Amino acid sequence: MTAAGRWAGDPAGDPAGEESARPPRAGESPRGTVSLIVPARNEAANIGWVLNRIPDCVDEVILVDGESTDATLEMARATLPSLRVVPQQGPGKGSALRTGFLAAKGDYIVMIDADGSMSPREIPRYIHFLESGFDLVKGSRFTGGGGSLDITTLRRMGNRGLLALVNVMYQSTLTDLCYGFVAFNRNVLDRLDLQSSGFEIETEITVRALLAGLRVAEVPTLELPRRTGQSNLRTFRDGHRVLRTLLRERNGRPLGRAGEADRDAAAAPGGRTRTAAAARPRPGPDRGGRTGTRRPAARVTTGR
Ligand SMILES: Nc1nc2c(ncn2[C@@H]2O[C@H](COP(=O)(O)OP(=O)(O)OP(=O)(O)O)[C@@H](O)[C@H]2O)c(=O)[nH]1
Ligand SMILES: [Mg+2]
Repeated sequence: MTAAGRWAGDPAGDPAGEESARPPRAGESPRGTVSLIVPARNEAANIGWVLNRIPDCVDEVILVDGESTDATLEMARATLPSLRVVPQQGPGKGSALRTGFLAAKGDYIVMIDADGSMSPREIPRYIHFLESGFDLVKGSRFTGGGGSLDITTLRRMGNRGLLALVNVMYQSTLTDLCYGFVAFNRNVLDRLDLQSSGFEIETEITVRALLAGLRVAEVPTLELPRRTGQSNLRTFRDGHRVLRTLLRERNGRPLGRAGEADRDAAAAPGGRTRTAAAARPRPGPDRGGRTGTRRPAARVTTGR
């Protein structure tokens, strides 16, 4: 991880802010600080693998513990002494992530699973696109360069059906939905106004980003098999929760501050048009097409 001094608002490599219009080149430190949130419930056998692979661009790692009854915390602290551990507030992965998001201090927040199915070594790719002007970057297993060595036929079909629904509902062109390797700019957290407690939080993040007209990119990711241990996901129960989340969003979610802002924008003359225009990535040398040899392309989508 990079030096703690980066918290002081003195972005490495650009103290005078002279190069602020340029996204960092491969291998350079990001200008923003990065918090990595790892929800973990009984992942003692896997957490060491994950924490041993944290790239230098990450400034803090927060493990949100779901009342693990195995040696998850001991293994995690032994592997990464600088780790922050916070207990989750409420049940489920969604509650754990929301707890972690509130505890995060970084400019960028990345969420990753603790079971070894996602490689932290992909994180710089996500940060690159955040630094290039996107608000939210989500991993996709089903775009060019991505893949899954784990997904079952049933889960693939469920993901595909729910994804199709999202793409129709929001006129988006996403290629993956139920996947939890996501990074976003911390300043969009209020606008996402997350409320989910279970696995459906991944869908809630995506849908609310689209509704808010955020600049969303997909980057290819490789899903590995969980290294060992038991899945916490129940395909039918959690698929049903995802579907309920989609329908709730469609029918008008309970309004929080962000919801009111979204509704106001939609009600204003040309509101959605204005939102869609705002959703375009900021100008820059790298706007999501192929970004150079061996760097995977990002797909760009926006809300209506
Ligand atoms: N803190 C916390 N973490 C959780 C909870 N439920 C799941 N997790 C973590 O969330 C991540 C994803 O859960 P998994 O059980 O791997 O779900 P999955 O990836 O859909 O299932 P597999 O493909 O079988 O791995 C893992 O790091 C879990 O340890 C929870 O209630 N609290
Ligand atoms: Mg998993």
